[in-house]
Amino acid sequence: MIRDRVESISLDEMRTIQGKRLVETVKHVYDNVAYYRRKMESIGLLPGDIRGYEDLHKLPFTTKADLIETYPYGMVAVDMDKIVRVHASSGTTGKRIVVAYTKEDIDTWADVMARCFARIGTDVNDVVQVAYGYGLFTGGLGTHYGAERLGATVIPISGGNSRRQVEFLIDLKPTVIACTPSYMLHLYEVMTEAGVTVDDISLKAGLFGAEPWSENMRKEIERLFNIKAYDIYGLSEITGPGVASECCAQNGLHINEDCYLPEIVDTETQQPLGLGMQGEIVFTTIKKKGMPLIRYRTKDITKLFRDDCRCKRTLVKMERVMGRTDDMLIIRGVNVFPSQIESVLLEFSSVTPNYQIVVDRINMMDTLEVRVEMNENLFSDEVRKIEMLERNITGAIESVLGISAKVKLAEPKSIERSEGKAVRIIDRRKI
Ligand code: DLL
Repeated sequence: MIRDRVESISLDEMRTIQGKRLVETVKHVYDNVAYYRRKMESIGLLPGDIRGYEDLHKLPFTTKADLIETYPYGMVAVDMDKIVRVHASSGTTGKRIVVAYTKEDIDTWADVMARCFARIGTDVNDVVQVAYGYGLFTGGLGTHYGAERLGATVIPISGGNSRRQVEFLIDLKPTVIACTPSYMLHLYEVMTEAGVTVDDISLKAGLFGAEPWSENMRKEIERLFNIKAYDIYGLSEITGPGVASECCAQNGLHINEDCYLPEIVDTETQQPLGLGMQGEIVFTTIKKKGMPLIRYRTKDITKLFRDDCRCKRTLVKMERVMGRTDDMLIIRGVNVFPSQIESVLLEFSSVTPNYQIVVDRINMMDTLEVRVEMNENLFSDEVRKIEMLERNITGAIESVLGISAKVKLAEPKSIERSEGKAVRIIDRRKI
């Protein structure tokens, strides 16, 4: 499979497919999920009122709170003997949620993930090192099934054990790696410590996601490893990785919109926004059977757009996700995402992409501190130089983002590394 036909059809044809699948999905949840039936009845909506794509906005939203309320199986739309797999969110930022898949759902997921790999040029000759965690997290198994479906060779190493990751990079010669962007940077440190250089490995591309990352971070990974770094997006509730991903153009992520119907809504008014407008991305799963979700509010901030893509795919695109509304900092009235701070930090060559943002409230005022590790060269330099750099970064954050922050340069390797999603924000206000 080089490209699935559905990825390059006309908009009219896509809308017909989406409309048909939407109608089927709405009927399926109305008939089989009491929670959805009640939700629809409470606003006087019957499945017959949804006749096609244009009726999407009539449907009620689904939120994480709904999934918590119906935990664990209240949203399951088939008999439990049809469910072959469950995954669960880590629950680190709140209550755990569970998602359930039928055999057909796992199949569709493998297909969309295979498309994502094909989009970056992966084929049967490639060896893919899957360094996302395997288990309840969808990253490992999701990418695994996709690479295997494509016919590539999979190394299911999972996350962590970085020394072994490096050993495999050298010995098993993977050509593609899949992990979080922050873990990729950590692997570079481990490689360097072990005296390994990029000439000793065979990577040519990476499929990075599961956390927000900036364009500057992409450049840094591409420079350090001499590879192409591609963005992949997804969330457990909708399926896992493979909801959207970049192609060779590296300009926006093509959404697999024949399976996941996207919309952008205003976070405040919940009104749908047009192409090119920034807001929260909302998905309706239109092919899932086990646990379909209607207008699921992701809390992820981005824009939708269409362009004449070099890869000839016509699938709608989303911009790289700026961050989650949960992680948005409001500093004296200015909204900022950690990824924007990351982008400014990476303009400075004497600091590393390892940073943490500490938010606190002192005398009723929110304070923002940005801790960023300096590189070894700067660390051994004079204090005066370090202080000057702190001032320069403070100035850049203020002029680019319009907020004042206290910048603290930290010693190399002093900020904790993560094997999966990096922890960027420490919010002391909640304690
Ligand atoms: O992170 C699925 C995944 C695995 C995606 C591997 C890509 C690669 P969850 O653990 O449910 O699922 O977390 C989903 O992570 O709502 C976003 O806030 C964030 N996220 C995922 N991919 C990206 C990305 C997986 N490429 C949540 N850029 C989502 C920015 C991302 N944020």
